[in-house]
Amino acid sequence: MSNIKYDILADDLTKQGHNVDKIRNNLKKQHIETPSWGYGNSGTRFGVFHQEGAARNAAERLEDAATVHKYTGVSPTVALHIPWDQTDDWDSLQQYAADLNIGIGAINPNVFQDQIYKLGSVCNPDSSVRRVAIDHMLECVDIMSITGSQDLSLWFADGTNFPGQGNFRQRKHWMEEALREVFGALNDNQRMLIEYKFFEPGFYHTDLTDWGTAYVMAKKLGDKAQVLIDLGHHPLGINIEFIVAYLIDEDKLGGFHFNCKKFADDDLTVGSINPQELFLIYNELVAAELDPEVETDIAYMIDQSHNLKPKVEASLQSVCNLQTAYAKALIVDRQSLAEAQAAGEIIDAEQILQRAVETDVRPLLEQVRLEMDLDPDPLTAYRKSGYFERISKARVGGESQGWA
Ligand code: PSV
Ligand code: MN
Repeated sequence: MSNIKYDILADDLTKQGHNVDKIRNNLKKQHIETPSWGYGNSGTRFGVFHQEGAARNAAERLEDAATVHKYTGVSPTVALHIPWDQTDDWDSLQQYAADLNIGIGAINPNVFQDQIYKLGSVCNPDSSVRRVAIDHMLECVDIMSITGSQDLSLWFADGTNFPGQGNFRQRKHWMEEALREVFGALNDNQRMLIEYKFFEPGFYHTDLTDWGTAYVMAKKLGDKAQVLIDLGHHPLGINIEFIVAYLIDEDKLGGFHFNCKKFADDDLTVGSINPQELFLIYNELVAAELDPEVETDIAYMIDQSHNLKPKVEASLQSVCNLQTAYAKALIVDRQSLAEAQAAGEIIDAEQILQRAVETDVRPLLEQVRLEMDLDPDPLTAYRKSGYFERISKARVGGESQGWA
């Protein structure tokens, strides 16, 4: 099928000095992991809203993740959350994933939900609670060895809500002790991703509050520990793309949790409110990708739990937004940008980025999908497929395994 809009764009990009075949290849190799918890019922702290067709167990969550991959071609793995996705037969679950043409990605321990964690997990003043939390993470490392997962993705709700509630330095030591023990259990193919969060549920302080605190832990532990950036976990006004560049340069950027922040830890669709910020983040990622001096191994994961949008559609939309941001970053004229930066030509430098941002990359993405034997419009193709109608009929009643 001839794609005239693509031909015009490809011509224009070639004239700018781009290798369009390479750009299309990069887009085909993009890998966005979706979260199992994005397919089940979830809520805000004010309540849980149940959705038709929401996945009730790990197998159904895999089916939804596989559906997102089927229509996008770039989301071949799914992150699991334990115990939400716990099973007594990991081999079968893994086989089921393989049958669905996807793999199991990052393993996320849950050390925040049980009643014992009311005052925290690894920084809990009660040593027996700290032990339970560490044992749970060690169990997750065992699960990784069965599933072949590379990433142990850690987030701690640990923090305090009132002045005087905790001893900051003591808690820092407990955090380090716990991470060190778990780190020691990782094999050579496994790594630890350390996520930080500015606040919530600790509103006075959070033990891993920003990239710096996560970085210090990762640095102390060693190469197999890296930092995970969740876009929703920063104070307002922070320059996330700068953090991205900085951590890449220190070889400490291990992964992303994509979502979109308006005020705090929102589960908004990535790129829905601030596509410019997402582009600027991808601009740093692509700059590093193209730099022969830089080596990265970054896990690109979505962390969104949609309560209002239909879940599979929201995942498709999110993956497509990430494809758009990547495509725009790939078409930045880097040579001219470097020249403008060196010459102190601020307006020109900004204009070069804007030119990429304002380019309609849809024909490029459509072409890439056609070449991958996919429908050029994943969302519409999914809607026409009848999948939602099928799961809505099939997933009625029964126990829900998960947080809601
Ligand atoms: C916490 O806000 C977080 O971002 C962590 O990554 C959790 O694992 C995830 O959300 C799901 O609750
Ligand atoms: Mn997260």
